[in-house]
This record gives sequence, structure tokens and C-alpha cells, in this order.
Amino acid sequence: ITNGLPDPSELMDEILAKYPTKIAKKRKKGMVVNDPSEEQEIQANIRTIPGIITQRGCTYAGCKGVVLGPTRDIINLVHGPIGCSFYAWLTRRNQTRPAEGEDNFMMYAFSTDMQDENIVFGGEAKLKDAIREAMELFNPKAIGIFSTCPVGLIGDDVHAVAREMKEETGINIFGFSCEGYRGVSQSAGHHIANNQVFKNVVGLNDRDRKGKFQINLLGEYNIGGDAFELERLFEEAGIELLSTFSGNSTIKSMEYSHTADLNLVMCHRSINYIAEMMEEKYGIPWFKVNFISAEGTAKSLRKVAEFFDDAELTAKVEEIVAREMAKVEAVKAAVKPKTEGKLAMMFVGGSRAHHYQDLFNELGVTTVSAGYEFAHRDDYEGRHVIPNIKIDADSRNIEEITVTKDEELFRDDLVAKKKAMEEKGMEFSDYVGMMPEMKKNSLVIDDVNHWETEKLIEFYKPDMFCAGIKEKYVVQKLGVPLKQLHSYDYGGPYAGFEGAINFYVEMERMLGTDIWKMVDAPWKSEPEIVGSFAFN
Ligand code: CFN
Ligand code: HCA
Repeated sequence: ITNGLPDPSELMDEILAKYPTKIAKKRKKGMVVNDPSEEQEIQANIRTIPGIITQRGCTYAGCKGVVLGPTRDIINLVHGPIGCSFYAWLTRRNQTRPAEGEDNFMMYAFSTDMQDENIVFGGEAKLKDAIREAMELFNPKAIGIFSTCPVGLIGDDVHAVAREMKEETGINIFGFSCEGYRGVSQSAGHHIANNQVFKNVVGLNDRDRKGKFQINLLGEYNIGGDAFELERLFEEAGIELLSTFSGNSTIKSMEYSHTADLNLVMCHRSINYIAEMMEEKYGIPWFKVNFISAEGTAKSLRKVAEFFDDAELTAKVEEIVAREMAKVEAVKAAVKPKTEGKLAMMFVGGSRAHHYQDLFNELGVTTVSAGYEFAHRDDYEGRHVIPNIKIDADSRNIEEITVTKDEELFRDDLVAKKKAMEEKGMEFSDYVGMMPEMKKNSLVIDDVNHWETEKLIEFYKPDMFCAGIKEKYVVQKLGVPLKQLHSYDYGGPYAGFEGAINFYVEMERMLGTDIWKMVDAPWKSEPEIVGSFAFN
């Protein structure tokens, strides 16, 4: 590794050789031997090959579980068979802290419990009854209806039901056509959720200014308490956090989120649509931040201070950074001898496989291979820039610039934008994305599957594999510890300064033991498992 990463081209060929020609051709486009000095392209956000064991989830998961799931005072009612609710019931570990007496429905699983009969004769009447029952039992401020696959197949109109019931109950009710099959992954669900939240919630209520600096935090879902740590930092800095989309959030806070001066975007993949719509409709500028890693947190806080251009805020941020970094550095120095030089791989979602590389870098751990489950090309190739915007807090006089960044936006546009900005004397900074920041020869793979995972482990012999629950035990049986970067394996928070410290200590434990190498995969000696029924 000190001489650079090994060229994985042969590994790639070996992986692809196993596939039928057509499939191999398709998979090859989703693999890149990284070279940050080149402008490389990767294929992403396309349909998974049927039959391949993918890590991906569905559109319903991205809409109901991811974007709306962490908001505590809305009833998220799933219209569908009970399994879709059951398997999404608190598994994401998004936390919340209701104030005394405030609604919190997050521990419930609300479902219409669709049966065969509803599939045959339609489920709209049952959905209406479920809404009436929810009103009677919980008296919520809002209800979201989430469609699962059968709803789209039989043609129940959740939007018509929502309109009718909104009228009947007098509360805010809106539907999501987020049937699982609607997109190629969770990503379509994010988009659907963003559109409906923007249309039905954002801007419903105004609120008088309470702070000098008002922001929203987008794409932070409070997994393992991440948002609590960030709230602590904003509060101390004197930055008023109006709403988070959607960790530790309320529907009410989203209603006045349009009164913010600035949107910070943490997970760009899941929420960039709201950031852009708010910018277009309300003129709220936004930029990407990364609060995963201590350095990233310091940089992000400084970026906010720079944006507001206020001496007092800048001084406060510097004071916080200095104090927190001293604590971080002490733990890092103690941990690093056990972690330095180790190798990691991460295949997660649509942003963490990138963000967590910064945290590993702080421990001297190199990411040899990484990829997203469902991110788009811009998340890999890094087409978005953090614009150097200045805002006048009273007049909202924004000194221009955004770059639209979606999968349609290609590099040429970016290059043109860069030129235009530079001509105006503006800084084109932070060319962020996974690939430009990874080492030469690291192997970037989109929508990695089980076969590829096994080959990668064989080739790289990593010290740490980061993924989710479906991958965890297979990888560990191969003798490699797996850290879940979705649920944090019951740990966390890992965001912010305190989060970085938690992660360092966790990595010291996981990387500092040889126990994993002693694991012998059971299928090596017993390739076939013979089962028998426990009852007669
Ligand atoms: S919390 Fe986020 S950070 S929202 Fe997204 S892309 Fe998922 S649920 Mo799992 S952990 Fe993961 Fe990201 Fe954004 Fe989480 S990396 S897959 S849809 N994700
Ligand atoms: C989802 C949610 C998930 C799954 C995590 C995992 C999460 O995609 O529906 O596979 O371990 O973070 O809870 O991404």
C-alpha cells in the first residue's frame, strides 16, 4: 500500500468472466479502476440484473422509511400487506426527542393490512377506515399514505382518498405513489417523497425570525443520534436550526422551513430535490456539507460561518472547533497506532460510502474499494460544487450561483459553469464526489452484488468491510469484520466531533483484534446444510 494500490484489472476480468457476455458488458460499465487525475465515467442508477443478489432496497423503502420515517408527529400509514410495514418497523434506528407532551408516533407500525379480498375488490374503503381509526385513536396533525406494490397493480387511488379524507378530517393528508417496483432502487422513493413534502408541507406556515442565522439541515436522518450531536454544535454557535429533513423533526418545523437563510445538504442523494425546489421557489441557497469526520465537521462549520460573514459567528465557530479538536486529537493519537495502515471497503447506500472515507482517513485507514447501492453519476463523479455565495440576511440578495446537479447534468455543463464562475472572479471549490477523492487504482463498483463481494474480499483481504445487515454475517464468516454503516450496529452517534471520537474507539476495538482471522466459514467444510423440521 505504501507503494500505491495494486491494479485490480485482473480481478475485474475474473469477476466478469463468470457472467454471460451480455451481463458482463453491462456490469463492466459499473466498475471503474479509479484515477482521480482523469475525468472518468461510471454507469449508475440503472436496473439491477434480475437474479443477482443485490444490496438494494425498493422505492417504498426510500420514500416511507428514509425520507418521511424520522418525522415523529406525522402518522405514516402504509397501504399494503403487513410485511411491508413490519420489515420497516424501527429497523433504521432513526431517533427522536419529543418535547414534553408532544406527539411521537415513530414506535408504531401503521398499516392497512391488505388482504386477498382487498386485492380483488379494491382497498380504498379499507384505507379510509384506517384513516378514520387513526384520527380517533391518535388525533395527528398530518397523515402520509404510502403505496406498496399491490396498490399500483390494482389501481387504488391513494391521492383521491387523501383529498377526500383531508376534507372529512380537516387535517393535512397526502399520498405517495411510491410502489416498490416504481424505480430501480430506493432512489426513486427519495424523489417521490421530496416532491410531495415540498408540495404539501413546505411553506404552509410562516414564523417570525428567531435567530440571526437561520438554517435547515437537509439529508440528516438522526441515525444513532447523529442529529443530536449536530444540534448541540449549532446551538452553541448561535445558529438557529429551523428544521431537519428529517432526523429529529416535526411536520410543523418543515412547514416554516422556507423562512431559512441557508440549506445545508448532508446526504445529497436523498434530498437534493427539496434543496433545489426551495432555492427556486424561495431563493434559499444551499451547499453540501459533510459532518462525518472531525475535519469534515470543522470544515462544514467554517463554511457556514463564511457564508454568513459575521465576525462574532466566526469567532464562536473557531472557539468550538479548537476546543472539540483538542479532544478529538487526543483520542485519535491513542487509537491510531492500532488502525494505521489497515484497509477498508465500503458499499453503502447513496452517500455514506463516500462520507465515511473521511473518517477512515483520519485513522490512517485506506479505502481500497467502494461503491454505492443506488447513487447517481454525480455522486460518484462529483459534479456539484459548493458555490461561493454571499447573502445579505435582510434583503436575501443572493449574489448568484447554483449548479443544477442531477444525473442529466454532464461534465461539459460543469466545465462551462466553472469557467463562468471563474470569469466572475468566483471560487469554484470543493469538487466533491466519491471518485475524485479516492486513491488511484482503487476499485469503484456500483450496485455491488454477492459474487463480486466474495471476489473482492479474496483479492484485497481487507481488515474492515462496511455495509448493511444483509451482508454482515456472510462477510464475517469469511473472516472479515463488518461494520454496519446504515444502523451503526447499535452504536453511534458517529457524526460531528463526539461522533468521530465514538467511531475511533469502535474502530480501535474492531481493527485491533485478530479474532476475525480465526473464523472458519462453515460452508468450507460443510457445503450443504441438511435441515429437518423441529416439529413432527
Ligand atoms: S440514512 Fe441515508 S445517507 S438517506 Fe440514504 S443515501 Fe439509505 S437508509 Mo441505509 S444508511 Fe444509507 Fe445514505 Fe442518504 Fe441511510 S448511505 S442506505 S437511502 N442512506
Ligand atoms: C433501506 C434501509 C436501510 C437498510 C439497511 C441495511 C437502512 O434501504 O430500506 O441493509 O442494513 O439504513 O436502514 O438502508
